[in-house]
Amino acid sequence: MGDFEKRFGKICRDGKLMLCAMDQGMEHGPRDFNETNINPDYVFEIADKGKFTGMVVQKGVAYKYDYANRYKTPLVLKLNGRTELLPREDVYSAPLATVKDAVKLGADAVGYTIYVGSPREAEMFREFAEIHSEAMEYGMPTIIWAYPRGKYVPDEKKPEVIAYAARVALELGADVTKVNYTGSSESFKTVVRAAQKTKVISSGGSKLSDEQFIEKAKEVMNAGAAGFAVGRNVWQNENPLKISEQLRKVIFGE
Ligand code: FBP
Repeated sequence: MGDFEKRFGKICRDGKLMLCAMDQGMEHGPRDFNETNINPDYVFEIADKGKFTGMVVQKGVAYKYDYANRYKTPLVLKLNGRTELLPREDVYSAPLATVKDAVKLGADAVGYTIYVGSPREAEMFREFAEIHSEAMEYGMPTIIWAYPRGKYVPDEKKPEVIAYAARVALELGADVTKVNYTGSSESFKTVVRAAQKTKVISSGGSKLSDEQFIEKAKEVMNAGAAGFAVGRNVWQNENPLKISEQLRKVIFGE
């Protein structure tokens, strides 16, 4: 068992991660949901049955749904957040929970968004640095959502800036970084290379056809990434368990 598995045993399998994300209620609002998937219990069932290695939610949802006592997929508690109602130029994700809260809620890892290049980057750096110190005390793994964004970032999809953000996640001490896909396996390799010992996982992004999503997953894994944190492409899918199984095959070769 490698170093990473020892620390990350609960939220990875064979060194890979397949996380289900449902923090979009905060980040995008209810526009992402329909009558069925607006209910967190619906998504939690998918994570359990779809054999995800972690379920990402905000503190309020973990608390109100008594998540850790009711579901088996390990909890990844998102510790900061923002709404899309505020201007993007000086984008900032506010701290909303602590590592201690995560421990109380039964989490096995914590997640933190940093908008690299935002005018408020320094605040997010400082806040994550505190989270990281607390996480080291508890032996809690950390995942940085590393998103280049804000008025100094003209193109947040540019592979070079995504690679820069992934490298920042290593410099800040994250065990895993979640980034947006760069659009090709070749360019995503540069992101994985920049992050070195920090494992890179890709976000799912907005809903694609099954074929397009699985193709994207293959490209991500071929670049040497460690998996995915996916939301909409799973729980907005008409057959979430089928797409989860297909994704599992790509990530774990199961
Ligand atoms: P998806 O797979 O649905 O894209 O979710 C991934 C995620 O990172 C969520 O955790 C988060 O809510 C959202 O994307 C942020 O998206 P945006 O790029 O619009 O800020």
